[in-house]
Amino acid sequence: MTENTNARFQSLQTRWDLLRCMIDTNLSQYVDKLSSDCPKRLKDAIEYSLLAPGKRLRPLLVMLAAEAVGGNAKAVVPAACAVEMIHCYSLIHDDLPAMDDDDLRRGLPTCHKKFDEATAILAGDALQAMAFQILAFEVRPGGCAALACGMLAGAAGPENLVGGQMDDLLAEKNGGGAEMVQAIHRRKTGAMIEVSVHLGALVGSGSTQWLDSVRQYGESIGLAFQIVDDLLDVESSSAAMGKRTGKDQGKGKLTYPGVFGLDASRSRAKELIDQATDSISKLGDAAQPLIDLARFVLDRSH
Ligand code: GRG
Repeated sequence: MTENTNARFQSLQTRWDLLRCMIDTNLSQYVDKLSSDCPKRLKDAIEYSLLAPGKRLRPLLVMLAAEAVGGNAKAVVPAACAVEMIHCYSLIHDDLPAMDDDDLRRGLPTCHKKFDEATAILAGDALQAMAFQILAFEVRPGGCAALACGMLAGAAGPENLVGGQMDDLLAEKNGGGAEMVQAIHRRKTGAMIEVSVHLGALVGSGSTQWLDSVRQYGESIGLAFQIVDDLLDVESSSAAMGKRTGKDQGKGKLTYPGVFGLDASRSRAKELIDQATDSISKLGDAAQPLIDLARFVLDRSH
């Protein structure tokens, strides 16, 4: 790593820490604001999972994309929180015994282990509704809010996150090849990453001028993120990842390294990160943090 790249990584890390604090404060306020009609046990479960120490990658993408198109990161905090809520719901449900049956998430017992299955299902359901309520009430103008709700629903819905998860579970039994693994990764993981930058650019600028470049960036890093996740499952430890590793092969999961091998997977991830950088470079200096973040996606260790 050159001195220059090192300095840029440091500066991204500092910015990330700052924005993560802002996001966590806001997430916490959304939970605090729930009235006494929300049962305490449900509120506790929502708070437990939502404020657990995740990377907040998707909210960061929303905020950096807003800045890349000349907008203000603070103005998109509600949209960034909405995306994190959907992500968090998907993790809670993914960890349930009926799905991946995991005990550890973000270094802590999973929601259903800490509370119980019914509470975990309801906490996920609640987070999903809260996300759309925030977008509908806090994004302005109203037309932009409607578009944002539609975009997030599309990414979280049956053709993306939920559909990708369904095929991921089916592939454990039925197997699949190159086309299927890419289709699963694009929908299960990529769509939420893509919509994060897409929402940041839309809500941050109120215009559609840069949407396509930003969307292409999101699409490329979204697939790269999941390929690296597959590689980390093979190569990293539970302690570093804060979740169980080495589980994909045992469960018969359809993974990128499983289909293409480790070396080809690493090369493909690098190629996608280069593509992401190309898509966003035309936005100039304001897009540098997104370029640095793309490198982080490739080099991350957790
Ligand atoms: C249950 C509808 C539904 C979908 C579940 C999110 C998901 C789909 C499955 C999670 C399992 C998994 C390993 C997904 C691949 C990559 C991924 C989304 C990892 C978790 O995201 P990070 O690393 O997590 O950003 P943190 O905890 O840092 O937010």
